[in-house]
Amino acid sequence: MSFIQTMRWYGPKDPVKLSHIRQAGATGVVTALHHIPNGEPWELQEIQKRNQEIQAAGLSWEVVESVPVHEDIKTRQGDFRKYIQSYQQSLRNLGKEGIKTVCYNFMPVLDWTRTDLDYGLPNGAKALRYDKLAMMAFDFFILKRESDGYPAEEIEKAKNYIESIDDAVKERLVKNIIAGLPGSEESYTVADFKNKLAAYQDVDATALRANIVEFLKEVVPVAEESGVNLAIHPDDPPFSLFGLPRVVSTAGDARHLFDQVTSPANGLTFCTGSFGVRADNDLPTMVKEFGSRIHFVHLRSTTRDTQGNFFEADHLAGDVDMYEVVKALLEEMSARKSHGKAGQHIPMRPDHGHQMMDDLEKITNPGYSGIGRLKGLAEIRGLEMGIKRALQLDA
Ligand code: DNO
Repeated sequence: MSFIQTMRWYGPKDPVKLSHIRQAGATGVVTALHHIPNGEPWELQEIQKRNQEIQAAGLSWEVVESVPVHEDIKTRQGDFRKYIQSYQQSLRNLGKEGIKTVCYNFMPVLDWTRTDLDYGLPNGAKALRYDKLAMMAFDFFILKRESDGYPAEEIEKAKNYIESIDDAVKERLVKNIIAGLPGSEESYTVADFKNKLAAYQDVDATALRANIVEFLKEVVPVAEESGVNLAIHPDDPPFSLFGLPRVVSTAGDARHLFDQVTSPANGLTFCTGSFGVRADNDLPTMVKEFGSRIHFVHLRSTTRDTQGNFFEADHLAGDVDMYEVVKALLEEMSARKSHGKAGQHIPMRPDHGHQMMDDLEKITNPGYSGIGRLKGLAEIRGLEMGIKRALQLDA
């Protein structure tokens, strides 16, 4: 296989065990030291302990997802210098332990965001969904933000929506949006969330872009020295939420980061589920453009509608042309091989999965139940083998 097949594991408390991941056919694990508070350095001993646990299960720790970037770094306020030093220290320690790929994101305040974690599919499985109207209703009527320019007729629709749901549904909506989906590392109440938004009053997209470039200039040289590749995760969803800037949403955004900091250690997590929400992101072309900068891959698809909503589709269905994406990635790996370059096997994980079968009765991490991801991995593995054989790709 050309990809290094991995699955995400949330650590010892994850109901999906390392043994399950191994049975699913993955050889690698993507994980993080979730117990270390955001902003503190990851000590070598802690990294080693976790690595040993993974190795004892017959797996290898391929990628860290994520070493979180503290909010102060994103806004360049408060203690940001201290947090950058911690970040550098974590990268050095990961490098010492031979963990070479670090995924992170630069989304202000909120990491990945959905409104509905139990969207019923016609076949009885459940998917994650983003509903624009529900977001707007939360923003305007629960958060009561001094909102920017929602059209009056949309506010009217959002009002009808909020009046149509009972308190329990409202509470769930709030929780889904701001209480932190797995891996987010941050969780807010409505009041906290408002305060966090206020920190961005003077940080618009231009400022955030400058801050990320500064951050990269500070951490990429350390990553390089430590033998680590950084792989930024795109914004999910790839557009502004609550007036917050998001600057890793398009091909142009990624290009800017790579132009500003040219080291190959400044790379990308190519997440088809995030970039794929925008019809103007041409994914196979992006793979070709960013080729050698792609250090990690998340494969997943979404189905969008004309209203700005989307749900998470089957891995091989939806709006993402998975055949063309996987083909482009295999061609990239094959080119690396023929040029004797590093990274001939890119770690890939099936991103998210539907909650299905027995998992419907279990408490699972939204998007990260075992069976749906097993299905995604199996489908992608089959697609990969078919493409390789048919095109006789030496990868
Ligand atoms: C969601 C994940 C994201 C991702 C971070 C990377 O399922 O893809 O939470 O881990 O954005 O830092």
